[in-house]
Amino acid sequence: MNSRKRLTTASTTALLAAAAVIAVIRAQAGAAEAIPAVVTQTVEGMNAQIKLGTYPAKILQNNAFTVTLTDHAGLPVRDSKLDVVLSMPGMICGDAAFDLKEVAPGVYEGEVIPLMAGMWEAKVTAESTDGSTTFSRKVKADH
Ligand SMILES: [Cu+2]
Repeated sequence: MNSRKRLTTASTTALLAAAAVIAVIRAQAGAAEAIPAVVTQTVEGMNAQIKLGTYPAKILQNNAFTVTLTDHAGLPVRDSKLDVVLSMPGMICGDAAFDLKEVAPGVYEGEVIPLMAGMWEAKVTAESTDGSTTFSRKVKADH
């Protein structure tokens, strides 16, 4: 009776330990999947803050998409031509391309309409007289 009780306690402890390990693995997987609404990236000295107004973005709806460009000194990058292409890697669901308009010095705005739920890849190309720079971020879309 006594040894049986000890055995039960031991297996309960093992179960709890296993559950704790699974909880940690789940938390890590969740963190890897969680792409924030705002992503900041620096490419060739140019800094882009890429922000979704609604996040996760809503499918078949207009979602505000804002890019703030600054140079290596932190000053706004003005008069750039910004194009965005949204695609879903590994799928043939079609690309969505759109332009952004400069609404304030270095702040470019547009709207994106994801066609289906899932993880999209947004490529932002900034063109100026100096050449072009491409940034990219993941965009999660939901119903
Ligand atoms: Cu797709």
